[in-house]
Amino acid sequence: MAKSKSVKTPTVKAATATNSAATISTTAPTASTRELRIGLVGYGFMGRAHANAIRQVPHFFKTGRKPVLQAVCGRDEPKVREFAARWDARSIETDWRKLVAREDIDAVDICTPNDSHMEIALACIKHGKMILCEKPLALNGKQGEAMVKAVEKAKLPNLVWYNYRFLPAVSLAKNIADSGELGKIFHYRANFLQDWTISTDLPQGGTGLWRLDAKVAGSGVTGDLLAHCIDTARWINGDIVAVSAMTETFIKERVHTATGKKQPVKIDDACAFLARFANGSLAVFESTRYARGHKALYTFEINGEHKSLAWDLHDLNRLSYFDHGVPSDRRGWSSIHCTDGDHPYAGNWWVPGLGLGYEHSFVHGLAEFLGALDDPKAPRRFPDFRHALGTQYVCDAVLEAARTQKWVKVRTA
Ligand code: SOE
Repeated sequence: MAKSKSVKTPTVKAATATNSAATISTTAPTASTRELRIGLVGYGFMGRAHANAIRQVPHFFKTGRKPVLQAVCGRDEPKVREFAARWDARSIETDWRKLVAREDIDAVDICTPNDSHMEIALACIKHGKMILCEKPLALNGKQGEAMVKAVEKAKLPNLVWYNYRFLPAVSLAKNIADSGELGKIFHYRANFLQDWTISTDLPQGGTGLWRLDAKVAGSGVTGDLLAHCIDTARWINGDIVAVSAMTETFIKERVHTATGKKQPVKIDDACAFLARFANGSLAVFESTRYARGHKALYTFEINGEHKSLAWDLHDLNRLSYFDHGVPSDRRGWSSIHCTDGDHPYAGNWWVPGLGLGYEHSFVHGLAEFLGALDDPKAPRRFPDFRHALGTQYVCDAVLEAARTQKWVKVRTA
């Protein structure tokens, strides 16, 4: 049996004295708590998830810098004002160029559609701002490379919001895999299934629906959904070295909101790919927006020589665990409810047994980022631009493999 290394815990500290039965922290900012003044660009679904994280972090995590929503930025002034009032943003901007140039902004949180990530990030870097960027990093690896080069040259702290790895059960899976107790890894499989684009009446373009417009999104399910699966997979199981793939666009034309006319749809509606990891394990990944009945079914499973782990977003606080080491007549899958004080992040919240949700993953991601500002040498648990570039390279390779119908080697970030 493989020798177990000790299980790592998240790098951020609980705001409470004990990790096992949390009481709500009273870490009101003291005079010595420096603010991290964040400017949020974009105020849609992701803007809300991030604004919520910015507000919640100091209540539950002890970090040296207290994030505050210094400004929110969007083109539609009444909507931005409404968002600012709801989320207590201190000010508004309607031009992101003004926001990134402001002296009272320390970090910019980019929550805009994918085609603007690079331009905004490069402007932030020019103005010396830290960056928190929504996933995927960019439209493609080429853009991602420019972002990595610039941010690393400027030595600015940066994060990409691949949020699912910060859920307690997913984080526990990482800790268990890192301990070596799974033994040699043979298989990894992941799905991300949705059904929201089956109607032919849906246009491409506009709020939320920009995800159907390849010019804005870069790709379809590959960059939007499989990118999440790839981030988690690379985090838990290491680098992906080669892929072979197929994609399909089921609805070939949709009205474009910009022109009012039917235009070809260029995104991948569905994608399935095979992969080889550097550690020798084999993987199957599948994603679609045409799996009737599934809204956001993200699942993964990893099979090792001694143990297996499985996780399902619809039951997000549980990690399924199979241990071949127990006597054969007691062997079976067990379901770990990751809500106890010694489960990652759980001790920062409520008493054991009370679950967390989707929104907490963003709080934890931000807490990790702030923890790294306090102690830049501590091991990182969040994806930075370079990690996200690695994920982008896998996405690019998947799309190329689907196009060429050949196995494609994945570049190393
Ligand atoms: C698409 O429907 C979407 O909102 C993605 O853009 C998110 O990244 C994913 O977490 C949920 O689904």
